[in-house]
Amino acid sequence: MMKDFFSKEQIDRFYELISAANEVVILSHTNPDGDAVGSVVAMKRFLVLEGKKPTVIIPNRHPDYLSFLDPEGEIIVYKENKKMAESYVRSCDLILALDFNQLSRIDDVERVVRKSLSPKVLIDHHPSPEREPFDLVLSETEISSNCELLYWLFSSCKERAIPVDVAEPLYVGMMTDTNNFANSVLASTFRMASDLIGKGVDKEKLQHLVFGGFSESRMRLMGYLLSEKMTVLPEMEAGFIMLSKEDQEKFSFAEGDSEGFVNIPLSIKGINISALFTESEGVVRVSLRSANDFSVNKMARRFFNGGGHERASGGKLFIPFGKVADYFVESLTKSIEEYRNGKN
Ligand SMILES: [Mn+2]
Repeated sequence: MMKDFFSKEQIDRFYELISAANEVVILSHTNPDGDAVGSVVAMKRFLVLEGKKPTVIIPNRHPDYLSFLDPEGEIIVYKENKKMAESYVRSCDLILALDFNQLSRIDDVERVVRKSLSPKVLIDHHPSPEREPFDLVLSETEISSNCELLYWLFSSCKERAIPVDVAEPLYVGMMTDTNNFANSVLASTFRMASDLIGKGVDKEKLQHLVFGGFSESRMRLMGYLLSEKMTVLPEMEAGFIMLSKEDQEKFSFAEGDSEGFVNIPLSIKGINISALFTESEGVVRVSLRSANDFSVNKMARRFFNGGGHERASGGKLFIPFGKVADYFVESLTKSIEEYRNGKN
């Protein structure tokens, strides 16, 4: 059964742009997660079947547990290969931007993309997408993941069957963005999962590759943080974790190791808001989660220079790491007050 996320005109326009193109650059966001990598890999394999020459570019490297989605190592990491990435963006005749809503989410790649005169398409599920740089925007926020969006887009064309090597990365993106069917799962998501398994996706294999692919040091870091660096504020129904530079070094932290940490306080009885603060180069990275209708999107916009979804948001702070905990409690107090007054 088809799900009508887009109009026929939008879908026709997408296929028109694809048909007219040959060399296609596919982009996703900085610190790419399972949905980002799943999206770009699925799109790349789909375009190869369409007879196109696609190239995937991501701003920085994806976490190691997602490497199985790119077994030949064909993804170009901008940070590691700037010249090559830039020349692909300059010479391509179509740019597809997947799983992010603002060009600023691709860091320095933004500059070359803005200069390109080629048509640009945005396919995304985050609120308030930037529309101006794009010729076509396929945006739907009431959906589990960008991979689910791609699934319904690819399925909208009956002549194009989705083979298992496209189905697998789509399943991975949906599985990771929903935290294994825990968040943002709609009826359409189960339909997608059912269809994909019907196409031959081995869900146990993928589950083990994604959730069983962590390093020993990541597991030990998680244990340490939960025991020593997690604060629980029962009266505010909140919990937060502080990940300092020092602890990152102690546990040989690699990008992606903290994936999922922010959700852990929500497993505590009575906790509905959680945060993870990661000390980084000149900035503190902020992740926020909510398990009820308290909007962490509004909180991130107002206090943390960021935004995102109502129940999953992120941002940045430019204050000393030692002052973050107090700042969080203060801004949470204000946000809860507004929430109780019906403004959050
Ligand atoms: Mn996503």
